[in-house]
Amino acid sequence: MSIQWFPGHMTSARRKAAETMELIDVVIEILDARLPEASCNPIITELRLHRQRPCLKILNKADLADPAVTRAWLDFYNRQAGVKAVALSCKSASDAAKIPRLCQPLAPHRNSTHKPLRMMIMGIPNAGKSTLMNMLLKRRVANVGDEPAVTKSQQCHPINERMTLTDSPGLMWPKIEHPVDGLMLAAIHAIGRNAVIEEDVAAFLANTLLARYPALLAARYDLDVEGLDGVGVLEAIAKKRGCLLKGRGGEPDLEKAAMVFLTEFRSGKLGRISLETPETRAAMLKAHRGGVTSSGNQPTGR
Ligand SMILES: Nc1nc2c(ncn2[C@@H]2O[C@H](COP(=O)(O)OP(=O)(O)O)[C@@H](O)[C@H]2O)c(=O)[nH]1
Ligand SMILES: [Mg+2]
Repeated sequence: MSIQWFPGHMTSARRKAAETMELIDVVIEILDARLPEASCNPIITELRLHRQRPCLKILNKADLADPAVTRAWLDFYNRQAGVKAVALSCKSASDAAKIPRLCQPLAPHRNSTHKPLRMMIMGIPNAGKSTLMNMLLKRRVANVGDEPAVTKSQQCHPINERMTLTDSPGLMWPKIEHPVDGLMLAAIHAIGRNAVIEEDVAAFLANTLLARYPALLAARYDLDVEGLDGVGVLEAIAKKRGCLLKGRGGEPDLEKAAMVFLTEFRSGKLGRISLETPETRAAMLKAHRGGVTSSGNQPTGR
């Protein structure tokens, strides 16, 4: 079953973002560096292209992503018209401080007290919007949370007399076209908990890591990954961590193991991992276009 998550408040958030788009000069779009394209909301792209607004794409949480893959993504985005891309960690004050300087050249005519540079932060839930907002304003204006959809309203704040910053709530889109995108988004916790089955997400993540980062998986859980599949990895984690179902003769508690695994991945305990690369993305899209999905097989995205 594919994952979909577009709670009611996001319909009004989309409408409000469309209105605000008219009144700003540059979109600061926060992506997750571990899955930049899967975390790139097509609604945000549509809204900004409709108003022809340039975009600073921030590959945030770069501290958690595979640096070589992040470099490939920066090349990918920096070739796009009207786009500047940068990889950083919004949790770092010095990284966040670079952002206004990177936005300015995207709208050079907006650089005075009469015509301040008006920026809007956009992105999917849990991408780091509030963290960045607080860093740039050097005070706590937005609640930071590791649960998606903490920010619900939209506010404009002056940074200095030549720049303003507007926050916006996390926005998803009504239909996630590729099932693998839904799984990747759930893996990084961009999707509300009630819309996902954690065990499926964890098995997907384990399969991805078996294919791309088997050594990190083996090292973290002291596993021999040879011959294991995703569910096999969860069973092994359950045994190693003592996640066993009570009164069932020591059967592994896969749900509990899934939570352990997802939590450790999300906090970077397994190491620096990227879930997609420009190549895996292109291959996934090609397979999708070639009708692999219509024959019943899901693209693996790897
Ligand atoms: N490792 C890491 N965590 C981050 C970074 N930026 C934000 N976070 C964490 O991601 C979670 C979501 O951040 P938040 O700013 O509330 O996201 P929002 O939903 O987009 O407003 C919080 O736990 C933050 O501490 C980053 O650059 N690196
Ligand atoms: Mg927020």
